[in-house]
Amino acid sequence: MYKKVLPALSAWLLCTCSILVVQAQQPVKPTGKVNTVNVSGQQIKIRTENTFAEITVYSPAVIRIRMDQQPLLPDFSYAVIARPADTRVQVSQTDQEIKISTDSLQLRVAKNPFSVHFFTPSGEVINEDESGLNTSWIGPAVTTYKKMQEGERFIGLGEKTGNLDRKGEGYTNWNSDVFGYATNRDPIYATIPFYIGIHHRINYGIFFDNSFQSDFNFGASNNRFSSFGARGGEMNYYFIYHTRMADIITSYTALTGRMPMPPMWSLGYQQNRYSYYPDTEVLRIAQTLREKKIPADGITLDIHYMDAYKLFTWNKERFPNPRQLSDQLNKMGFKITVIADPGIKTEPGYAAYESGKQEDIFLKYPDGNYYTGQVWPGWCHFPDFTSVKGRNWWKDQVKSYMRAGVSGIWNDMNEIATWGQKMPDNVLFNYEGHPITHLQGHNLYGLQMVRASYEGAREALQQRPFMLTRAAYAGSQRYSAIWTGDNRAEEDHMLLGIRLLNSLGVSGMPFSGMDIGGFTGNPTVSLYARWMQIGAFIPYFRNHTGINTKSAEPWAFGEEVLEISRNYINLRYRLLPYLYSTLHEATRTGMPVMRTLALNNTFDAQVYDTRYQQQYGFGDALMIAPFESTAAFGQIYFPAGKWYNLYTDSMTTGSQAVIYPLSIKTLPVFVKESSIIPMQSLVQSTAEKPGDTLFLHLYKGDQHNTFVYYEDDGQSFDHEKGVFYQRAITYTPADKKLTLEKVTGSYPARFRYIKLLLHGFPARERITVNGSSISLQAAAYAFLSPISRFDPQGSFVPADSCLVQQAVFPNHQQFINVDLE
Ligand code: NBV
Repeated sequence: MYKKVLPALSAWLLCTCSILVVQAQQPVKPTGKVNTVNVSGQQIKIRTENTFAEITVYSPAVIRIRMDQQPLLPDFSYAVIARPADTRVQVSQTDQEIKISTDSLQLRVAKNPFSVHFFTPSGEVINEDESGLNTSWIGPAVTTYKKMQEGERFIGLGEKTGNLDRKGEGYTNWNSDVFGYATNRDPIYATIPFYIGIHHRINYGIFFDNSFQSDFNFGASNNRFSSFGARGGEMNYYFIYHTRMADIITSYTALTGRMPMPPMWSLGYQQNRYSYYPDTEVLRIAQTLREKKIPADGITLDIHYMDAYKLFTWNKERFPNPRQLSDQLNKMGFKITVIADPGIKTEPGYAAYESGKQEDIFLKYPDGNYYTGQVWPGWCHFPDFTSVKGRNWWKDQVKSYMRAGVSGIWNDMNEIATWGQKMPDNVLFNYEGHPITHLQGHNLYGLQMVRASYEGAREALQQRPFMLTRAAYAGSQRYSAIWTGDNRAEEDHMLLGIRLLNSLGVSGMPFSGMDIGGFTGNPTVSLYARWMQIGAFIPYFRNHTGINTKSAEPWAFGEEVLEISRNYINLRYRLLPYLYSTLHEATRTGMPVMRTLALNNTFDAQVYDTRYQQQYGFGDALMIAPFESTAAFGQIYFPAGKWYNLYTDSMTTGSQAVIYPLSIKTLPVFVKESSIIPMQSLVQSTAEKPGDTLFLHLYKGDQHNTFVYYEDDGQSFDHEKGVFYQRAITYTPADKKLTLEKVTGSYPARFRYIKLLLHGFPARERITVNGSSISLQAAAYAFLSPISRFDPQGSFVPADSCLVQQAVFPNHQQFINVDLE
C-alpha cells in the first residue's frame, strides 16, 4: 500500500510546491521585455514576454494602447465610434526603444521592460508609465501605473463625487443604485472612464475603454503614481494630447460621439414628482403652472402611471385615456415624459412578459434559464439590450408610448438595479453574439438601454425624442441626457450636484441635470429658492421630489419663493436662443454647457481651490457663482479678464477673489467681457412664438470673440439635411466692429429684427449698420423683474438694471456689419 501512496504523495508534493514556486515568483505579472515588433502603417503589433500589445495612431493627437495576456480579441466597443484617421506617422526603432511620432505627439516605447512614454513634439514629458510598475496583471485584473508628475491634478471621470481636483482620491466604476447617497459616496450611477491630467502647463486625456469594474487611483494612499485598471478584460486606453483642454474634449467626443440636437421643449422647465396621479392631478399641475405664469414645457410621469408597476401598461383608473391626456397637455404647450424601468414582471398573461419570452430576449444564466431578479413589480426578467433581438423587441414596446402621445422616456433603474443589488456574476449578456458575463456587461446595460429607447422612440415619432438616463457608460451622450439620481434636499447636495454636472461636462456628457429641490427629504424655503435659481442655468431643468415628501412645486414655498422661481424660469426662457446655440456647439465639438472654470483657465491654481470649485460657465458668456442659501456673503473668484455683473453691469477685474454680499433674491451671475448673448422675449412654453425680435447683448471688452448663432425648427431631423439657420457673430474690439456673417442653412429666420443692446459702451447717438446711420437710445434694462416686498404696503423692491445703448435693425440673411464707435 505504501508503495502506491508514497509516489502519489511525492508527486502531489512536487506539484503543489512547483505551483507555489510559480505563484511566489509572479503574484503580479509584468509586461516583460519586447520580443517582436511589427509595424504596419499606423499600427504596431508588439509581443513581449507576457503580453500581446497593439499601438494604433487614431489621429495626430490620439494614440491607442491595447495589451492583454492572451492574443488580442477582435476589436469591439460600444463606446468608440471612430476609426483611425489617415495620419502622418513616423516610426523608428533601436534596440532600446520604438519611437512613434505624429505632428502633435511623440510616443517612445521602451523595450526592456515594455513601457510607454508620451512627449510633446518639443520633448516635454506629458505622461509616462511609472518605472518599475508600468502595466501588470494580478490574475485577470490589469492595471497601468503612471508616474505622478510634480503638482499633477486630475479632473473628469464623469459622475463622481469629491472635489473638482481628484488628486489624492481613488474611484471605482460599478454602476450602482444609491438612494439618497452621501456626498462622498462612490461609485454612484454612471461609468465614464475618461479623465484629464494637468501638470506643468500641459494637459492630456486618458480614456480607458473597459467595461469591467474599473478602479482609478490619483495618488490615493500612495505618493508615487496615478493608475487605472479593471477586474478583467484588456488594458485598452486612448491617450489624447492637445494644448487646450477644450480640444481634448473634442477629440474624446470624436471617439465616443456627441449628443444629437435635443428637442427644444426639453430645454424648457420640467415639473415632476414621484408621482403625479391621476390624470386630473397632472392637468391641475399643468393648469396651475399656466395660471401662475410659470413658463413650463414638460410634465413627467413617474411609476404610478403603470398598472402595478408593469412596464408598457397604464393604470386604467388613474390614466383611463393617456392619448386624450397627452393631447390636452399638448394643446396647453406641455410634453409628457414617462419613466421606464427595465424589469419585466414574470406574470403569465402580461403581454410584455409573454412576448419577451416568445422572442427569447431576456438575460439568461449559463444553463439557459432566464435570470430573475426582484424590483418594483416583484420578480422580473430583464431584456438583454446587448443583442439586436433584445433591442428590437424593446424598440417595438417603446412605440406604444409614442402612440399614447408621449414625447420622452426617462430610463430609470438601469444600473441594473434590483433589490439587494447583488446581481449574480454568471448572468450572461449576448454582446452582439459573443456572450460575456455580468462582470463585463453590467456597466454597459444603461448605455444599451438608452440606445434601444432612443432608436425606438425616434422611429415612432419621426421627430427628436427626449431621453433621460440614470446609468451610463462612455458614449451614452449619443442617445440621452443624464441626471444625477436620488440626491438629498440638502445644501451640500446642491453644490455636489454642480460638481457632478461640471465633471460630466468635461467627460463628454453635456446634456445633464439634477433633481432641483432634492429628491429625498424636504428643502428649506431658502434652499429651494437657491436651487431653482441654479436650475435655470442647468441644461436639463427639472424639479423632482420623492414619494413621501411635501409638495415641491414653485408655489409650495410661499409668495416670495414663487416670485423668485418665476423670475429665474422667465430668464431661462429668454435665454433660450443662447442656450440652444450652446447645445448646438455641444453637438459640433462636444463642448459642455456647464463649464468648470478649469476648462478655460486650466493652469490657474485658484479655480481648483475648494472655495471656488463650484463656479462654472453656463456656455461661454456667463459665470455662475453658487453658494449655500444660508450664506450672507460669498467669496467669488474672477478668472483673468473683465467681468460684468449680469444684473447691474458693474465691472470686476479678474485674477482676484472678491467678497460679495448675497441675497436670496438673486444668484450671482457674471458676464465675461466681449460676450455676445442672444435672447428672446418671454414665452410661457417653447410651443409659443417668441415675438419677432432677437435681443443681441454685446458686452464691451478687449477680447476678440465669435459666437455661433444657431436655430432650427426645434423638433425634426430636417437640420441634418441643411434646414437650419446659422451665422457666426464676431466682435472685434480692435476694429470696434460687430459682424454677423451671411446666414448658412435654409431654415427661415425666426426673428425679423435684431435689437442690439450694448453694455459698457460710451453713450452715443448713432451707430452705423451696413453703412447706414441708425439711432441709438439709452435705456434701463432689467434681466429680472422687481420682487414684491410683501410689507403691509405691498411695495416692490425695484429690480436691478443695467444702462444699455440700444438700436434696432432688420435681420436679413446677408452680411451685417455694425460700426460700434
Ligand atoms: O420611480 C421612482 C423613483 C424616481 O422618482 C427616482 O427619480 C429614481 O431615481 N425611482 C428612482 C425608483 C426608486 C425610488 C426610491
